[in-house]
Amino acid sequence: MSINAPEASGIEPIELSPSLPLPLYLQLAKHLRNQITSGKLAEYNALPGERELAETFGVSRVTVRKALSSLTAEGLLNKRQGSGWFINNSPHVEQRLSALTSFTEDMSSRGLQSGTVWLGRSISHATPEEALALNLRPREEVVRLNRLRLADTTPLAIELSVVPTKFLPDPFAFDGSLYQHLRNLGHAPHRALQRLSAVRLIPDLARQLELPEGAPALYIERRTFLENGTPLEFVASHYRGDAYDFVVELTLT
Ligand code: 16G
Repeated sequence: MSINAPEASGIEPIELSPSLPLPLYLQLAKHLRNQITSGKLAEYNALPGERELAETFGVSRVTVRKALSSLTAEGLLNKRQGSGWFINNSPHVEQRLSALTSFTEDMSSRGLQSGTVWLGRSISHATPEEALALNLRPREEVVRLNRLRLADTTPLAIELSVVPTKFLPDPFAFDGSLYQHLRNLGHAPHRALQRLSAVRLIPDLARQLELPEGAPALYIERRTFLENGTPLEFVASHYRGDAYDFVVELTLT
């Protein structure tokens, strides 16, 4: 990839003040965050060098590095050894937690093309945990679908979906949307229970999501039910922490 960075002077200058209660590196991080999230640097894929930034803002390189590291932890930048700091332009997706939608629908409602890389699909016996989640007899047959989900060409999530074979007899009968396929088979997903937690990616998952090892991610378990309350799907997924916002509406009861 070619490096396309603005001159440091192209980044709006501000005066950082040591007399403010906010440490200098956080003042700088705040300013750069505004510049990135307001789209002012949208035409660039990289930031100017650390030395240039230090000169422009009249601070030390240590302060610049601390500011850039904190923006990296927020997912706004990536650091590449030897090449500098890159602006993270991967798609950022907001998903309402109150609506039951599929990945394909989530992407198309944002004008993104959903893509799937199959990591595995098979039929086997449910594990005790899956049998419990899906209300199955021990060792009843399930389909296991392991998919890397893409928004356009960017990997966003890895999903391992488990569906009883009584609802999905053939794991090779579809390639696109699982939910659309289940609807076509007369087993429409109707309701879901979801649990989210923050995790760090283990090396295998990080490699598949093209992120550094230990990068933050959301681990999501979903149980989806048919209209009559029968469990249809048990999914364990890892979503990139830097690309997904889950939004919840709260009302006064
Ligand atoms: C979403 C669901 C997942 C479901 C998939 C179906 C979450 C956390 N997960 O990704 O449970 O299997 O949609 O998508 O929202 P598809 O119909 O595009 O295959």
